[in-house]
Order: sequence, then structure tokens, then C-alpha cells
Amino acid sequence: MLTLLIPCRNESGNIENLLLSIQKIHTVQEVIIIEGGSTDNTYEVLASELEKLADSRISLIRQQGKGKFDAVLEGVQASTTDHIAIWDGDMTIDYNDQNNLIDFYFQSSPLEQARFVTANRLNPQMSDSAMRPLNKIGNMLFAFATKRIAKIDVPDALAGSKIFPKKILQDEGMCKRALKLDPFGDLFLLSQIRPNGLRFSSINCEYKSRSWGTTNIRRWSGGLAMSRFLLHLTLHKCNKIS
Ligand SMILES: Nc1nc2c(ncn2[C@@H]2O[C@H](COP(=O)(O)OP(=O)(O)OP(=O)(O)O)[C@@H](O)[C@H]2O)c(=O)[nH]1
Ligand SMILES: [Mg+2]
Repeated sequence: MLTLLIPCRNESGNIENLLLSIQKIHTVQEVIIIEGGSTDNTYEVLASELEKLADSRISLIRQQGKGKFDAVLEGVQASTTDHIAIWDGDMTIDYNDQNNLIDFYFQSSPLEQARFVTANRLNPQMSDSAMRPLNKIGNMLFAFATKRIAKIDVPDALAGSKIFPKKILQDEGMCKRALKLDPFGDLFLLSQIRPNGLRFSSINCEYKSRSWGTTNIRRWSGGLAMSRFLLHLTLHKCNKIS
């Protein structure tokens, strides 16, 4: 059973497309959209569209705290299944590619190791304007650092789309500490792959430009926070967040 978590901030113009895509995904049993920090009417648009849709799989929560990783953790708290998928609400990755990730995740036989599957946006299919050149360079540097520090050979460390067993977030204390260090949660989640003995796979997806809205991520302060997080992991010489 899989829960799909979708953090949304200032995505009002993407909601129609997002809900259409969710309707085409039949492999998730629960969808939780976590709206937070919007200065537009994202919550209101979601609430009214969901009322019309009347799809009992989908619920909407208003985030109590701040930031994307906080939204993910609030969604995890509300979820009732054992596996978590995360999508970005800006729909920069098509539902067909998202579906491939889900299919791949559930391919393991029960005797095999559980998986951690993430999207790889850094491939020739990426639209020219989808990722700013500095972001691309930053992404590659974080992928290199993650390989050295967390021992995970990830080509795209900051992709929003990922699927993993919920048990890797069962230590609430560790999640709270990680939240103070990693604002997006991408690097923290990658750092949990080896300690939890998961099999890692990265699947090529086509990364498209936003068709509506602008980024919610402050790249300089976010980059600094992620660098500090990696330094923290290095100093503790293990992948546990103490
Ligand atoms: N609930 C919630 N969602 C957030 C917050 N910050 C970002 N998000 C969502 O997290 C996802 C990723 O944020 P984006 O702004 O798309 O960041 P990005 O993908 O790194 O940047 P772009 O390349 O511009 O798309 C989107 O669905 C956002 O709406 C937040 O503070 N709260
Ligand atoms: Mg985005």
C-alpha cells in the first residue's frame, strides 16, 4: 500500500493539471496534499476542486510548520500505509514517468531488499529551460558530495520525486533534528538508504519547465543549509543524524 504526498506552496495555477494526473495513477491507495506558506489561493483552489472531484483517496491538509521537508513529515504523520511516494506539486515530471517509478519500486519480490527509488532529471530528455545552469551545477556538486559522504551513487541528489518505505522516518527524534539541518529533506532521505539497508535506484525522467508559477526554493540559503547538513554528516562519520 502506497501513500502519495504532495507538498504545495503557491501552486494554484498547477492544481488542475495535478489533480488530472492523480486521477490517472491507480497504484496509490492514499493521496495527501499538504499546502503551506502560500501567498496565493492554493488552499482554496484545492479545497474547492477536491469537493467537486469527491475522490475518497485524496485528502488535503494545511501545514502547521514551515518549509518543504516539514510538509513531507506532516504528510507522513497523517499517512496510514507503509510506503511513501513524494511528488512536487508543480508537475514538472509527467505522471507517466511518476508511474514508472512506482512500478519499478514494487518490482522487488518479497525476499529481496526493499528499495529506495528516485527520479533522475539530469539526462538528455530535460527541457532546456527546466533547470537554471547554476542549479544544475549545484545539483551535480551535491550528487558528488552525497556519493562521498552517504555512499550513495545518485546522479540527481535533489529530485523531488522519490519512493521509500515509511519505516525510515519512524525515529521522530531523528526527523526533528534533521528538519533543523535539511530544509528540503532530499539529502537526509538519501543519507538513510545505507543505514536501513535499502537498494537504491535512480530512474530517468523527463524534467519539464514549470508551465505556471515560479520556484519556492531560495537557492543560496538552501544551498548553504544543505552544505552544512553534509558537513554535519561528515563530522559524525556515519549516516545517523545525532
Ligand atoms: N507545503 C509546502 N510545500 C512547499 C514548500 N516549499 C516548496 N513546496 C513545494 O515543494 C515542491 C518543490 O518546490 P519548487 O518550488 O518546485 O522547487 P524546485 O522544484 O526545487 O524548483 P523549480 O525548479 O523552480 O521547480 C513544490 O510542489 C512546492 O509547491 C513549503 O514551504 N510548504
Ligand atoms: Mg519544482
